[in-house]
Amino acid sequence: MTQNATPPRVLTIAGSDSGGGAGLQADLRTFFACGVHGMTAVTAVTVQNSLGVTGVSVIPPEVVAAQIETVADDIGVLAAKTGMLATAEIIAAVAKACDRVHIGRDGRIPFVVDPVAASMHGDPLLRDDAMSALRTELFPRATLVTPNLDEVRLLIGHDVRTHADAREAAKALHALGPQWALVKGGHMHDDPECVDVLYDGETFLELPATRIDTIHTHGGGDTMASSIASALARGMAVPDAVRFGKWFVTNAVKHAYPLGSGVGPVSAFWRLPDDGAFSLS
Ligand code: PXL
Repeated sequence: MTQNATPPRVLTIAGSDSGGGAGLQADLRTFFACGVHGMTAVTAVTVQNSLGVTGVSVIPPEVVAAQIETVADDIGVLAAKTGMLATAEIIAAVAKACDRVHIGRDGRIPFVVDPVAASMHGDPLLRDDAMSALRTELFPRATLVTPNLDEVRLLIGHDVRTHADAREAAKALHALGPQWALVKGGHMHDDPECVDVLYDGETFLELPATRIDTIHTHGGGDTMASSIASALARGMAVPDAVRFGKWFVTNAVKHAYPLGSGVGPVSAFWRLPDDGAFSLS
């Protein structure tokens, strides 16, 4: 009997995007392109296309927790990440479930917390009262937090305009308890280098990448956090995993494609051969 090796297994705790651009759909594509087995704890179903979100149906917190526990108990989780968490009740259930299955800094399974608050169209993906739950319940459990500049403002009130501001913000985020804080510079539109700042309480690492001129960046944050989680599941240290994630998402933005009449997604397809996919040999 053929017996293949089991690949590293990564869990995303995230919402569904019916348009397939962002959310758990982007996470699963990224996991596939990174050669890891992806698993999902679905938190919410969004009704969405390239023009925006027109509805959200939230999954009961105990169902979110049960998805986390059931895959961890049987399949095993080598790294986990969060995306859209929707409500404070879901965040509390995720924190408890992660503790039970040893996901998070004390349990030692790497845990990337991407504090998703809104879609790029500005549609809310997290209730207003849930931001403080994210700060107090998930940040102290995180191996790494990955806010963009809008999320930094919502989390700690810092208005980041310069690289020095980004370093200050990384310090303030790190003080909330994660092992590492990554302030993503993609939204600093006058910075041609999109510098991300990584901080572990001692050392700053600045990661530049040439800005790509496109409006199609839907799912970019999800793709970055998922590629980082994949690298962590493969045993990389956090700075190398973040370098990998930056490289992965930069290529995904380069290959972003138009979809519908609004904003298109970044593309994990850049890692696949683009010819011969349908040949039988
Ligand atoms: O890209 C952030 C994000 C995460 N999760 C879901 C989303 C979006 C953005 O639209 O829809 C479900």
